[in-house]
Amino acid sequence: MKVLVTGGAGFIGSNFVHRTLATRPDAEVTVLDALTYAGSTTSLDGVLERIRFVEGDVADAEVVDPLVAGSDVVVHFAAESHNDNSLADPSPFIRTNLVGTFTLLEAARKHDVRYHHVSTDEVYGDLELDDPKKFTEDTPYTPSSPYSASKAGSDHLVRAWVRSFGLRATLSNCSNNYGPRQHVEKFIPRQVTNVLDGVRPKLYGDGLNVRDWIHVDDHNDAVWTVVERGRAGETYLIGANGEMNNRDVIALILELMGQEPDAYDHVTDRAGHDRRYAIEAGKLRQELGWTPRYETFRDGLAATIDWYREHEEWWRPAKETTEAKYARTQQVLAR
Ligand code: NAD
Ligand code: TDX
Repeated sequence: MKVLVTGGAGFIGSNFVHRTLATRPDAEVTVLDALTYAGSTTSLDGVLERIRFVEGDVADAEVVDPLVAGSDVVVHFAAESHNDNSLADPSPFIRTNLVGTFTLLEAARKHDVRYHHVSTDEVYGDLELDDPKKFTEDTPYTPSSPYSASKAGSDHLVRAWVRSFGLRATLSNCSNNYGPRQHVEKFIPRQVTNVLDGVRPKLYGDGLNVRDWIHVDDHNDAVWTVVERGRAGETYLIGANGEMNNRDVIALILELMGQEPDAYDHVTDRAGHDRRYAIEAGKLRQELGWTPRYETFRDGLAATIDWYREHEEWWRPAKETTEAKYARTQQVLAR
C-alpha cells in the first residue's frame, strides 16, 4: 500500500511513520511536511532512508496533486496544532488547517484516492467537571479556540466532500496524546523538560481542567484500524478512558522525577481555556474491535519521561525560544 502521510515530521505523524514501518513492512510511505517550527526530520531518524520525504506545504496544490495521485491512501496529520499559538496569531491555522485540508480533498476527489482525516475532540467544545456525559460521534460541534474552530471547519469540509462528491473518506477525533517526540510547547513535554532544567512546572489557572490522555501509539493503532476497516463517510472517536486533571498530571510528573508533588508555579490562565474533554470510544471498540495497549497512564508517562531524559539533543533546540515566547504572555502568580 502506498501511504501519503502529511505532517509526518511532527509529533503524531512521525510516531505513525515509525509504527507503520514496524507493523506493516510492505507499506510504501511518503511524508509531505512543511517543516514548520513544529516539524523536524530528526523525528524520522532511523526511518528516513526507508521512506520518501517531501518538504512542502499541504496548501500548495502543485505539490499536493501529484503526491496524492501516486498514493493508495492519504493520512492527513499536518496542522497547526497548538491552542496558545492560535490565540497569539490565528492566521497560519486558517491557511494550513482549512486551505490545506481543502487542497488535499480536491486532489483526493480528482484522483479518487482514499482519504483519512485526523482530527481532535476539541471540535466538541468542553464539558463541565461534574457532567456524567462524554463526547460521542453525535455531540454537536462548539469549538472554543481559533485552533479548534479551524479543525472543526476542516472536519465539515471532509463530510461535505463525502456527501457531495462521494469521496472515500473517514474521520477520527482523538483526545490528548502523550509520548515521545512531542514538541516542548505542549503541556507534558514542557513540564518534563522544565524539571530536567531545574525549572518549576507551570500550571494554567486553577489546574482543575481535565484532559483525556491517550498514548500516541494507541492513537496511531486506532488510525490504522479506521484506515483499514472503517466505513466510508464515518467518524470514529478515539480515546482510552484517561481523564485526569492538570494538577494531578503535574504532581505525577514531579513524583516520577523525584520532586515534591507541589513544586510547581501557577501562571496566567489560557484565554477561553476549555474545562474538560472526555471521549466515549464505544463505536471504535465495538464496530472495529480496537483496544488500547497502554494499560496505565503512569507507566506510559514514566516511559515518556525516560525518552525526554535520553533525547535532550532532540528537544533542546526548541526549548529556549518556546520558553521565551511563554515568558512574554504568562506571569507567575503569587499563591
Ligand atoms: P505537531 O504540531 O506536532 O505536528 C504538525 C506537523 O505538521 C509538523 O511536522 C509541521 O511541520 C507540519 N505542518 C504544519 N503546517 C504544514 C503545512 N502547511 N504543510 C505541511 N506540513 C505542515 O502536531 P501533532 O500534535 O502531531 O498533531 C497532528 C494532528 O493530530 C493534527 O491534525 C492535530 O489536530 C491532531 N490531533 C492532535 C492531538 C494531540 O494531542 N497532539 C490530539 C488529537 C488530534
Ligand atoms: O504550560 C502549560 N500549563 C498548563 O497548565 C501548558 C502548555 C498547558 N497547560 C494546560 C492547558 C490544558 O488544559 O494543560 C492542558 C493541555 O494543554 P496542551 O498540551 O496545550 O493541550 P490542549 O490545549 O489540551 O490540546 C491538545 O490536545 C488536543 C493538543 O495540543 C491539540 O493539538 C489536540 O487537538
